Amino acid sequence: SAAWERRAARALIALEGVDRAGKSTQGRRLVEALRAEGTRRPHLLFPADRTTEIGQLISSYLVREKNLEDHTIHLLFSANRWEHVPMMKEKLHQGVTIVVDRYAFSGVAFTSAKGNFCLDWCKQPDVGLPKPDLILFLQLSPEAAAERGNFGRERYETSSFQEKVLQSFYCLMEDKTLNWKKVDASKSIEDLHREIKSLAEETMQEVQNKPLGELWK
Ligand code: DGP
Ligand code: NA
Ligand code: NA
Repeated sequence: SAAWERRAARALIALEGVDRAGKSTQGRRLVEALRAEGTRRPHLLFPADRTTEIGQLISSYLVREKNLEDHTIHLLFSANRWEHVPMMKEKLHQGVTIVVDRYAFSGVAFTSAKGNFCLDWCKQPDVGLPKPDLILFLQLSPEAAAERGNFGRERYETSSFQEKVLQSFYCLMEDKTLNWKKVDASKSIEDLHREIKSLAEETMQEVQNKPLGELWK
């Protein structure tokens, strides 16, 4: 039917934000809601997938079992995203909407927050990844994030570091060739979900038949 066809439009939607902003919860809720409303096979992806060999290295770094040099871990995070690209392209070309829980922007924001890294170097390994049609930035102050559960157990989870990550995200958001939308992550899960869902649906309508772009190219 026509309604089905309309809903078959694919989009690549990235969720970004500081740690504990609620990206994973909102990603799950969004995909469930799209599926319930008849969107064909919406797919949730964690590009920082800890199950692959590269992902296991990253995981042991995050839990402080392993120390890795800063450039090295940056490239591993990027490699972990590239591992998913053939599957992502296949799905997007089939008209499947993909929601990614973090993307290249986290890669750049976390590394550049360490200082001594130029933004350009940080972006380079991710140049050419499938370009998101929408980047939802879940805004939450590092103080509010720190009050949410479990904060402080992994590497990077300090308020001072997260404050720097936030500043790096703000630099990236100045790029107007990308479709950034800031949403207030201090709202209730339900209210935030409704806002995210309507932004996602708007984007899915807009991108119908638009060719897939390449990030930062
Ligand atoms: P998550 O499971 O999404 O909370 O991510 C775990 C941690 O890894 C979190 O502190 C953010 C960080 N992280 C995610 N993606 C990247 C990346 O591409 N590069 C770096 N350096 N850190 C990342
Ligand atoms: Na985390
Ligand atoms: Na998460």
